[in-house]
Order: sequence, then C-alpha cells, then structure tokens
Amino acid sequence: MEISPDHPRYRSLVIRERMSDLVKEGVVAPTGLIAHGRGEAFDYLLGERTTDNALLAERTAAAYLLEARHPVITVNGNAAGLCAEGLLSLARAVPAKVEVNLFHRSPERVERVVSYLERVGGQEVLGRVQSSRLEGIASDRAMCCTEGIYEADVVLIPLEDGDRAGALVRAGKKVLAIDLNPLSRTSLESHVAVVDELTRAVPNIERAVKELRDDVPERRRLIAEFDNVLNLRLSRKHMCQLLEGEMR
Ligand code: PTJ
Repeated sequence: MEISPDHPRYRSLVIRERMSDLVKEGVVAPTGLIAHGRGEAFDYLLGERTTDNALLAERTAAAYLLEARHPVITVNGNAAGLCAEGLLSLARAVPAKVEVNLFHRSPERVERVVSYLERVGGQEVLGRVQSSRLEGIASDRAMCCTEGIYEADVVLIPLEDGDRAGALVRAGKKVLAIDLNPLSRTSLESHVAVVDELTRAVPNIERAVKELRDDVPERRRLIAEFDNVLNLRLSRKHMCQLLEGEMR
C-alpha cells in the first residue's frame, strides 16, 4: 500500500505495513499484530513519548546490563520486526548475547527469526539449538539455550508474555522488561519494567550503556534505588493525567 509521508500517522502506518509483510514472511506471528495494536493503544495513552520515569527505568536497565556477568537479550518475532538493528546494536554495546525465544514456537519460525536477525547483521545469534528448559512453563516454550538464557544472570525481555517473565524471575535471574502495558504480569513481575515503546526504549538504553560504562558508583546507585512498583505507578498516573486532559 502506498502511504503518503504527509499523513499525520505516517510512521505508525509504515510500521503496520512492515509488520504485516513480516507476517507473510513468517517472522511475526499473526497474533503479533494484535499485540502490536495493544502496544499502540498504550503508547497513545503515554502521549507517544518517553516519560521521565521510563527514562529512569531505561538507565537502570542499562546499569543492570553493565553489572551483569552473563547478560542476554531475548528477541521474538515482534521485537525483531520492530527493532532488529537497534537490539543488535545494544547487544554489541553491552556486550550481551542475543537469543531468539518465541511464544508461538516452531523450529521453522525460530529459523526464520534467527535468519532475519543474521540478515540485518546479527552474529552468533542463539536459538537454533535449545536444549535446556526453564522450570515452571509447561510446554516447549520452556526451551532455551544453555549458553544463553539458561546461564544468564540478567535478561532483557522486550514484549514478553507473563508466564515466561515469571519463570525467569523464579529461576533467579534479574529481569528487565520493555512493555508499554504497565498492568501486564510481565511489568509487575520484572525487576525493571520499562514502560516505553520499543523503538524509543532500545536507543535510550544503549545511550545509557555508553554513559554508564565507566561509572560504576552511578550504576550501583541506580540499581539500589530503583523501585519498580513506584515506577509503574508513575506510568499509570501519567496515562490517567493524559486521559483527564491534564497533559498535552
Ligand atoms: O513472536 P512470538 O511468537 O514470540 O510472539 C510475540 C508476541 C508479542 C505475539 C507474544 O509474546 C505475545 O502474545 O505477547 P503479549 O502477551 O501480547 O504481550 C506483548 C506486550 O507487549 C503487550 O503488553 C503490549 O502492550 C506490549 N507491546 C506491544 N507492542 C509494543 C509493546 N511494548 C513496547 N513497545 C511496543 N512496540
């Protein structure tokens, strides 16, 4: 479909077209479009911008990634479709491993998403061979790579489902989520929930990684002082204020 750059929602329409094309390629799951629509609705309530409290969560996520012994970034179909280059760039900056991990899992789709990441520059992308299991998930969605998620101490999970976020927390990992829904189980169960749109959040986290690389005291201060419950309350408050017309 031809979209005019003059359209007020040009960017959103272009992204929708790309996600829809990626469904045809088997990278994005068909229901990934529904998840994307839910994300768009929550982003509308944020005013489609990064709030101050989201920026704090992004800096804290960067601090966790830099303090980690074995950081891993998980990528699903939506995350790949929306922000493959950004996630790979963040992984290089930390450095962190990248593992493809899918909700709608089949060997063919894993191959499609891994190949897609490789096509846009991903190297050593994990996911093709998943021989370990996360406890507490009853399906092959529990499968993960031994040298990836299984051994990770810190995991960044963009757009994750609640079951797996909870299982990662119970497995003793520090979980950093990017999820526009401040009410989701993923946001509530994570140690750091970044309530921001993925394509804004990822470059912000990468910028913070660069700023905090040589500042160990500031990293530790951010981690020690971050309060996820309070931060999520601030995201909800921001959305309520926007709904009440108290913000523009
Ligand atoms: O590729 P697969 O098979 O692994 O499937 C991926 C999806 C996203 C379909 C799957 O994980 C899923 O169903 O996720 P949920 O449970 O719908 O959760 C996705 C969350 O991401 C929702 O809370 C959305 O609000 C949020 N979200 C959607 N788009 C964005 C987003 N958060 C940040 N940025 C977005 N662009």
